[in-house]
Formats: sequence, structure tokens, C-alpha cells
Amino acid sequence: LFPYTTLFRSCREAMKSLKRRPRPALLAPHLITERAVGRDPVTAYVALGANLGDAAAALRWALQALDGLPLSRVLRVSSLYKTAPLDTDSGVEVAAPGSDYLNAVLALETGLSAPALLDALQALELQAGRQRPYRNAPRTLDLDVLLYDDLRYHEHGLTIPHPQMHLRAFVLRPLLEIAPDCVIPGTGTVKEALQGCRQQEL
Ligand code: A4P
Ligand code: MG
Repeated sequence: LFPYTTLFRSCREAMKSLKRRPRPALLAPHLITERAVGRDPVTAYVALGANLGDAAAALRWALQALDGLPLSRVLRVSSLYKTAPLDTDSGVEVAAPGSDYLNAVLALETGLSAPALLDALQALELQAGRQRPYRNAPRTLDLDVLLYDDLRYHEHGLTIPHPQMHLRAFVLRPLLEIAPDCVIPGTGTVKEALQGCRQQEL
């Protein structure tokens, strides 16, 4: 796992262009329903991953699209990391088939509720051509909700914090980069969790 410096630059450039751009009008007003709107804007952390097609382009597109979500704006974005595919379903990491991933994490200020944010992420995955032929299949774009303020949530097919985030250096390392003091509710600090993933060759 290592920072992919060329892409890191392009990601930073993408962030600069986001800052120059005027705030978009609400691009998807249909997302704003009673269910969608949380009470106050919160900071959520979103994991981005891709290992099929032009992964760098997909992640840059996702960055722009997330910044354009209703009631939302991107606050910070990590470097892009090139990572070997892992399967952590059994609670320990095992090498998984497929090409290397590009992974990143971003902080999103959002007034969307957690379920509405997941809906929005899944709609973006679909737009990016995401297919789910089998578990852990290679993917054009994967967007996971890691954290939503200090919420602990387990309903309607959504679990927050993301149930495997503390096992994955490809999530923890970029998260630590943009949120050094971040705590995973119910687990501990991101720093401690990352120490538990030392064997993942950081
Ligand atoms: N779901 C529940 N909680 C969440 C959440 N917090 N965020 C549900 C996102 N989704 C959540 O996800 C399956 C179901 O999880 C969804 O219906 C949603 O309601 P999915 O995106 O359809 O399928 P998936 O992505 O294959 O499953 P999952 O569990 O999200 O897998 P992961 O966690 O995304 O892992 N190795 C490297 N190096 N880099 C990677 O990015 N990614 C995976 C996939 C495996 N190995 C990897 C990487
Ligand atoms: Mg996913």
C-alpha cells in the first residue's frame, strides 16, 4: 500500500478546481425528501475504491459528483492509494482475486440523512457502471459510508460505522491522512486500528 503520487497530484488539482467552481445548484432535488434531510449538517467520511476500467477517472468523477450532491460539499480528500485486493469478510485479511485497487477517503459535510447518503452513493455507483456479479467482484466504483458524525446505526441494510473499516489499511491510512484524531465509535481511534493492520504492508 503506497501513495500513488501522480494521481495524488491530480486529486489535489481536482480539489482546487472544486474550490474555484461556483457551488452548483441542487443537482438532484428529488433526493430531498423528509427521509433525506438530517437536522443539521454533519461530517461524514466516504471511502472510494475502484479496480476495473479507468479507476483514477472514476474516482475523480466521484469526487466531483459527491461535491454536487444536495446539501453537501466535500471538505477534504486524501491522496489516492494503490492497494492490493483484500478480502476481510472472515475478520482477517486474505488476498482477493482481481487487479490492484485505487482507494481514497473524503470528508463530506452533508445535510442528508445517513440512509439518504447511502442511496445517493449507490445511485452514483450505478451511474459509473457498477455491477455486482459476485461478492467482492472487481468494480468500476465502490462508495461506502465509513462514518456519519458519531452515529452508530444498524438498520435497513445500512451499518455505520462500516463494519469492516477497522480491519482495512486501505481505508484507515487515507482516513488518518485527512482526520488524524478520528475515532471509530465503539472501536477506538483510527490510529490504533491502523496499528492492528501493520501486516498489510504500510
Ligand atoms: N451496506 C451496509 N452498510 C454500508 C455502509 N456503511 N456503506 C450495504 C456502504 N454500504 C453498506 O454493498 C453490499 C451492501 O452493503 C449494500 O447493499 C449496502 O446496503 P455493495 O457495495 O453492494 O457490495 P460490496 O461493495 O461488494 O460489499 P461491501 O461490504 O461494501 O464490500 P466492501 O466493504 O466495499 O469491500 N481491497 C482493496 N485493496 N480495496 C478495496 O476497495 N474493496 C472490497 C469490497 C474488497 N477488497 C478490497 C476493496
Ligand atoms: Mg460497497
